[in-house]
Amino acid sequence: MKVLAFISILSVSFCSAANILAVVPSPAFSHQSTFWPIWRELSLRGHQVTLLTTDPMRNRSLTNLTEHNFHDAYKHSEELNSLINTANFLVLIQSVPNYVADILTTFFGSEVVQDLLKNNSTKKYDLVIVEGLFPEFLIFGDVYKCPTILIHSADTLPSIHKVMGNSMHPVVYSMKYYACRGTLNITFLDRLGSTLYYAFLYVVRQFHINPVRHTVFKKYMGPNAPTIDELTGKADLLLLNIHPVLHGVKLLGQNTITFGGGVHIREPQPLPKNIKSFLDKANNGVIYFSLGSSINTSQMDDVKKKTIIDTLRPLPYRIIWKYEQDDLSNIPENVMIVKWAPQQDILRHPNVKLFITQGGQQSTEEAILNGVPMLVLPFITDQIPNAKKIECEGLGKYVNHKPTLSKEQFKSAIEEILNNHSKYRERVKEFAKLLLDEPMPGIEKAIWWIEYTIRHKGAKHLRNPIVDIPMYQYLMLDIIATVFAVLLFMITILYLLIKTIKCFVSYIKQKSKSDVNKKKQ
Ligand SMILES: *[C@@H]1O[C@H](CO)[C@@H](O)[C@H](O)[C@H]1NC(C)=O
Ligand SMILES: *[C@@H]1O[C@H](CO)[C@@H](O)[C@H](O)[C@H]1NC(C)=O
Ligand SMILES: *[C@@H]1O[C@H](CO)[C@@H](O)[C@H](O)[C@H]1NC(C)=O
Ligand SMILES: *[C@@H]1O[C@H](CO)[C@@H](O)[C@H](O)[C@H]1NC(C)=O
Ligand SMILES: *[C@@H]1O[C@H](CO)[C@@H](O)[C@H](O)[C@H]1NC(C)=O
Ligand SMILES: *[C@@H]1O[C@H](CO)[C@@H](O)[C@H](O)[C@H]1NC(C)=O
Ligand SMILES: CC(=O)N[C@H]1CO[C@H](CO)[C@@H](O)[C@@H]1O
Repeated sequence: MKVLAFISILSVSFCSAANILAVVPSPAFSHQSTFWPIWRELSLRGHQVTLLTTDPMRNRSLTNLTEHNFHDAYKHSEELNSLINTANFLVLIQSVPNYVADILTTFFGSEVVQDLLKNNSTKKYDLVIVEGLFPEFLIFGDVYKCPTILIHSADTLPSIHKVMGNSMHPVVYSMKYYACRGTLNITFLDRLGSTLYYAFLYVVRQFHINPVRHTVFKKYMGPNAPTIDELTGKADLLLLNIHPVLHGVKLLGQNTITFGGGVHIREPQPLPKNIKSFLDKANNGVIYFSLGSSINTSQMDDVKKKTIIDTLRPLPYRIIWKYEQDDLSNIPENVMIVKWAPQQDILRHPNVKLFITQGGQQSTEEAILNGVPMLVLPFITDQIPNAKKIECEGLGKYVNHKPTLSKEQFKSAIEEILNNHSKYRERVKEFAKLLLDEPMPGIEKAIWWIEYTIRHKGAKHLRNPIVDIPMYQYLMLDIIATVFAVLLFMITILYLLIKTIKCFVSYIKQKSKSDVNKKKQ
């Protein structure tokens, strides 16, 4: 039996070694590290993987993986990062076009990319994989005449969902709320807000961001370079690191594959000695506090820092705080400051009772899979819907800290979770089971679909025909109009007919009356 099963797995999943080109331009650690297991696994399976990345793995034992380092691109995020903590959404949006243009220039201006663009007579690629935020690199699909896949470390942009043919309903798929336990309970104002937000994003993208990035693209690819939407429309598959239990159920076409649920989780590693002994000796438990890799807690303003220190000081728990600078004074005795934290291994420690987090996707998954409730202080993008989702599913609390962090709210959220700890932990564990109960682990699913695309030289047969249908046809406006017109016509005819018959009948009656009268006379 076992042998048979093995053979059938082999025959289904066999895929001869291919040359794969992968481009992940975002200078953001979490965007990059999410995909590491995928590049590793593909190369171990014998594929030759060429990766353009800002964070190479530098693992010499992966001999089939060639990494081109674009770490320089991080310098473009400095301005955006400095704004994240203070500026509002509108200010952030203003700096996005230049940010994207700078990253495109760094990549397209590099020798590696220029080489790859010209190398198509000597070199062959069987598949190109591109990070969803930069569809420009799908141009390699044209250059190497091979299938392409878009991949995203979280949910993708509405514009990409639209081009792939996925449902984009602004009420059901609000970017500010994920459905909670299968229901979406939002007010009229929420729905209006979500619809306006979609419209706003569309306008920003179409008139603010795309013209700038297309100018850069044309500079390198000539005046007839395809637009972003044209390139996106050529992608064979969209791979998303999301999971319906975590991000809400969505109506996705068959060319969109979700593989979320902790792909980036790695094998446990021993903790550094000082952290381990701090955790081991915490009899009352530990709070772990980190805002992830793209936000530094040291960036928060001094008032916020003081509120946090004052709140943490009297707590009977030990606290590990990831803080990147040396400028903190008056550090409470129960607090251990670390500049870098092996987060997954800390969260695995049984004494960790609470994770104070920005609510990024990777952090959220790590906490859930290790049974740790969360207190979320969200900053940007998906952190806010994640925070709301975590609260409504009973996995933790959401504390809004913009523009200021209320000490009372912060303190009572910590107490609420820690006083009812077993209840929260139980709920988190149930949730983890839902995330993990899948026909195959996310990483295997992603690899299976990548090799599927190689085996069949594309996946255009899964293309959702909905994208070819104009909006009026999709909404069936022409059909509804026709049916109404016919109905109206029939009703009018019927009305006229009845009226005529009535007239006729009354005429007859009148006539017979007058006839009778005439006879009487
Ligand atoms: C590299 O690929 C070859 C096949 O092309 C495979 O036999 C080998 O195991 C791979 N080696 C590593 C270290 O991934
Ligand atoms: C490098 O990759 C190999 C194969 O996956 C793995 O066993 C090893 O732990 C990795 N080394 C590091 C330093 O991550
Ligand atoms: C371009 O092709 C040549 C010859 O095959 C090869 O030596 C070089 O590494 C290639 N460049 C890139 C960026 O792949
Ligand atoms: C090489 O790429 C160019 C576009 O940059 C394309 O026009 C040409 O057909 C490609 N050649 C081959 C052999 O694929
Ligand atoms: C919907 O939300 C309102 C207020 O947020 C709450 O009172 C109500 O119980 C919720 N209904 C459901 C079905 O969850
Ligand atoms: C966070 O701090 C580290 C260490 O000081 C620094 O290298 C990094 O650039 C900072 N990141 C951000 C987003 O400011
Ligand atoms: C969610 C939950 O059960 N919260 C409870 C936590 O504990 C306090 C009292 O200790 C209750 O008032 C909350 O209802």
